[in-house]
Amino acid sequence: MFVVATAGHVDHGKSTLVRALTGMEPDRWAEERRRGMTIDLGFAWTTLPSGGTVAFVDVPGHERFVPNMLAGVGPVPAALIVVAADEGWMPQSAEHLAALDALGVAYGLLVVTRSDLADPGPATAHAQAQIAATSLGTVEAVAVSGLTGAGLPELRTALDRLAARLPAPTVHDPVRLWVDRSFTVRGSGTVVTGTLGAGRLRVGDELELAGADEPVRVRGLHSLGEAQTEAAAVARVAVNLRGTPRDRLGRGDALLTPGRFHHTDLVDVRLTGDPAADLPATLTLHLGSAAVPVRVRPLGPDTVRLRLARPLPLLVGDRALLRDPGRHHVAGGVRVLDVAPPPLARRGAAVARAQVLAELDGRPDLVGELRRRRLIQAGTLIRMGVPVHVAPVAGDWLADPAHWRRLGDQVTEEVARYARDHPLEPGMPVDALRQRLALPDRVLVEALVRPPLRMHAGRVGAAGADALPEPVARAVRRVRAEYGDRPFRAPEADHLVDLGLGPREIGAAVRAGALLRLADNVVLLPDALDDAVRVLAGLPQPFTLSAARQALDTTRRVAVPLLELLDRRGATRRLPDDARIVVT
Ligand SMILES: Nc1nc2c(ncn2[C@@H]2O[C@H](COP(=O)(O)OP(=O)(O)OP(=O)(O)O)[C@@H](O)[C@H]2O)c(=O)[nH]1
Ligand SMILES: [Mg+2]
Repeated sequence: MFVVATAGHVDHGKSTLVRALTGMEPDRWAEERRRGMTIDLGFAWTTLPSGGTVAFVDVPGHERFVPNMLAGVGPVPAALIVVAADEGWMPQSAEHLAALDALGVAYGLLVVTRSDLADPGPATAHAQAQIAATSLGTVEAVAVSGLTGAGLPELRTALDRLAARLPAPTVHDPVRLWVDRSFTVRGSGTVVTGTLGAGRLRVGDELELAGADEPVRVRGLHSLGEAQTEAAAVARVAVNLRGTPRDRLGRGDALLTPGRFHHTDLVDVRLTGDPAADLPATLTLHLGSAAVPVRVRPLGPDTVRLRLARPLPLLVGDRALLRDPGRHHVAGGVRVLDVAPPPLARRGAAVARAQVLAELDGRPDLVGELRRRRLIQAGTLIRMGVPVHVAPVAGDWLADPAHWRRLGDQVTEEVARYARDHPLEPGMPVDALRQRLALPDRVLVEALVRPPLRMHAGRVGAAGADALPEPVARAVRRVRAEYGDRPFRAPEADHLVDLGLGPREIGAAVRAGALLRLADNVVLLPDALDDAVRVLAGLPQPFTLSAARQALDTTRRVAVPLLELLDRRGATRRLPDDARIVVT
């Protein structure tokens, strides 16, 4: 199926043409038929000579209903520009063409209707010249009469040729179905319709709806009046969302593949076409079927920041148009450059931002995004419309390679500085490092630690830093030199201080296993335990505390806690009479 929207001035014969081609009535409302004028969008379809199907979105031509017209053409990439032979090019011919141009519509046909009333030649020539200056370029022209049917066979074959030129739909892309109509069907509940431009919908699918806490579920699917279990782009679809109240959604809402779109109310865009120098400060942004008031902040010569009155699921590269509703005037097209732009708080930030935007063209650019954002989660970029084809550095995180190298260097520097400032600690706590580097996630710190640094017990230090800080190592060497040949004599408290072992140093040495703490201020070299067991095993068993003290050549100050430690470790056992035996 391919979908084409009509465009053109009021009364030029758009609906008559659609009716003549399809046999269906595009003017759905009694009021439209009574007034002989289209007010809202109409939908009809037919089979072409090739066997393919074309669906029409018929739009109103009256200037009052341009917002409805825009909701119809927004999601449709091809247009049938209708001009009456007897009236020729008129104001809404121009406004509709400007809208198509702003949206970047590149495929279309010119249909000169009412050619039974006047020679279609002049209207054709004039319209073709106008159209050639837009995104549509040179288009094929067909003269018809909706009344007599003249030219309709030629138009059908021209539609087939147009269909053949359209790019293949991207059925694997996520779904963003802009709702153009919503209504209630008795017994089924809420139904919405739209033009599925990309992706695939199936009955049972869960979809995201902006502002809804819960996903909505596709209960039923129709395309061109027939129930379907699945619909692939491009297609006109009617989606039954039983369980979703009718007032929850309407024209301008979008049904989305969950988690694949970023809802934003702040975008930086490039103005396309011939942007007016004095753009009003408030305009309406039309994108898809949505129309949202925006505040315009100029940045560069052709770039502006838009603050949307409500968030929309926008992607980098989206085309949209700005319109001045008061002046019935398409103010210009926009191309979305950035859907998550940085705040402009600092002085000079706007100027700097304009320079960045001058380099962007709305084509998703992974390398550029990484350079600008430095660190970002892959999912976040994908939701902005930037495909990701590089491996993450950690978890879901992507990094700009140069930034990542700088962070690696900073880790080395910060850890070295920390070691200087905290010589007794076995490395820098991971979280302190994360904060110093202002990293958003701990996994990034972990990924940045490379040899000779290593992570141990929640800290980052030089390999072996958890073994012994240098000042402590020096003190322990002195203990070993003085006490190596009398291993059960513990240095007195004041001598410990002389040796450079205050409470913090003792703590560090004990954590590192370089000293053995028996009690406060009672420390031995760690090999003393095994030595003690060997000496005690040589005594007649059981042995008393006093016998142990003499054999070990030490004092009660050491012997009492040492034996208690050996008891706890199961090397000795204390008997009811307080004598002990060595457990073999
Ligand atoms: N003679 C003649 N009259 C036509 C032809 N096409 C449309 N008309 C008449 O022109 C008037 C307007 O036709 P519509 O089809 O409603 O025009 P429209 O472009 O859909 O108008 P809007 O939807 O209001 O913008 C009607 O009275 C039609 O009968 C044609 O090819 N020949
Ligand atoms: Mg009409």
